[in-house]
Amino acid sequence: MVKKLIAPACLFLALTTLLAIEKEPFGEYKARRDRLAARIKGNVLVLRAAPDQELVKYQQERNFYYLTGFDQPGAILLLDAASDPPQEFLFLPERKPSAERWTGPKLAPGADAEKATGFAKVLSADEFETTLKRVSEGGTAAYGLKDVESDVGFLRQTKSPTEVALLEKAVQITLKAHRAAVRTIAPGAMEYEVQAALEFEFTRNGAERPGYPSIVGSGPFSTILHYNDNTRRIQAGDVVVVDIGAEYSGYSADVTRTYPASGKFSPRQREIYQIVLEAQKAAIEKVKPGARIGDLHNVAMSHIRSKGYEKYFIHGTSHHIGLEVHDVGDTSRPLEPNMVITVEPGIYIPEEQLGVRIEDDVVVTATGHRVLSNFPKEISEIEGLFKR
Ligand SMILES: [Mn+2]
Repeated sequence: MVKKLIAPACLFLALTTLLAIEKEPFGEYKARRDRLAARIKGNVLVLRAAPDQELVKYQQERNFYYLTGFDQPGAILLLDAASDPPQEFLFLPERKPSAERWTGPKLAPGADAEKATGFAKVLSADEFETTLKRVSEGGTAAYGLKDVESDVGFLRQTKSPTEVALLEKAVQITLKAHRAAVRTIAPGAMEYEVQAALEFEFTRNGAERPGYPSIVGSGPFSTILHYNDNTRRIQAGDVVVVDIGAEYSGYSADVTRTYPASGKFSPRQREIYQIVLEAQKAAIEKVKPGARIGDLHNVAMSHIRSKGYEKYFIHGTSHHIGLEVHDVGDTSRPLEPNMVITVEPGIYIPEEQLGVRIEDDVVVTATGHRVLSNFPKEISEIEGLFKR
C-alpha cells in the first residue's frame, strides 16, 4: 500500500524537477534547428550536451541549449541536413535508477521525452552510432560544434520575442538586486555584504545563478574592470561600481551603476559621473537597425575625448547579451531588430581611486530601441536612492 502511494509522488517530483526552468515554446527551438539545417544543407551535424560534473551545478552547453531547450547531460542531437526535408533525432541515455538516487530523476528516451522536448524522435543513446552511420551513408560530412559555431552565433544574435521576454525577466531581477545593493552600501560595510544582499535577490526571484561573477568595486577597485574579490571594506567618500547580472532561464542581464558610499557624490565624482552619463545617453540614442557597435563606441568615445578623458576609457562600449553575458556572433554586424546589447561607457582614474561605469541593456526595435533596464541613473536620482 505504501509503495503504491509513493510511486505517483515520485513521478510528480520527476516532472516538476524537469520543468524547473522556464522554457520557450517548442516551436522556437524547432525553428532554430530548421534555420541551422538550411545553413548546413547537405551535411550531418552531431552536437553533444555538456557532460555532468560532480559537485558542479549542471549547466548545458549554450549552443546545445539554444537548439534544443534541453538541459540534462548525456544527450546527443543529430541533425541530418543531407536528407530532404532535414531529419532530426535526440538521443538520451537510458535511466539508471541507482545513479538517480544521487542525481535525481532524468528523462529517458521514448514517448514521455518526445512530449517533454517537442522532438518527434527521442531515441536511446545506444542507437546513436547506428543511426549516425545510416544517415551518413551517402558520404556526407559529419559536423561537430566547432564547424557550426559561427552559424549558430549568427542565429543567436537576433532574439525571438520569447528570448527577449526571458532577458527582460533577467533584467527585472537584476534591478531588484541593485535596490538591495543600494540598501547595503554604506561606509564600513564589506563589499561581500553587498554581493550577498544582491545575490540573495537573484536567487529568491528565481534566477539560477549570477551570469558572471558579481562586481562590487569600491574606492581603488572601482577602477579595476573585472574586479570580483569583493573583500574590501567600503570607506566614506568612495564610489562603488556595482556591475551585476542575474541569469534567468539561461539568459543573462548585465547592468552597472556607480554609487556614492556616503550617499552623496563629491564635486569631482559628480563631474566624472556626468561625463560618463552623457556619453552613455548619446550612445543609446544611436541604437537602431543598421547602426554598428563600433558606431556606438565612437559616439561615447568622442564625448569622453571632448572632455579630455580618452585615455581613461579603456574598454568597448557595447556587447550582445543572451545565453552568454558576452554573447556570441560577429560584433561588426549591423544591428537588427530584436538584437539585445549593452551600452556601458566608463572612465577609470586609478590615481584618484575613481572609476565610473553606467551600463544599460537595450533591445533594438524596428525604428530604434527600447531600454530594458529602467533604473535611476541621474545624479539626483542616485543620491535620492540613498535618502533613507
Ligand atoms: Mn557588460
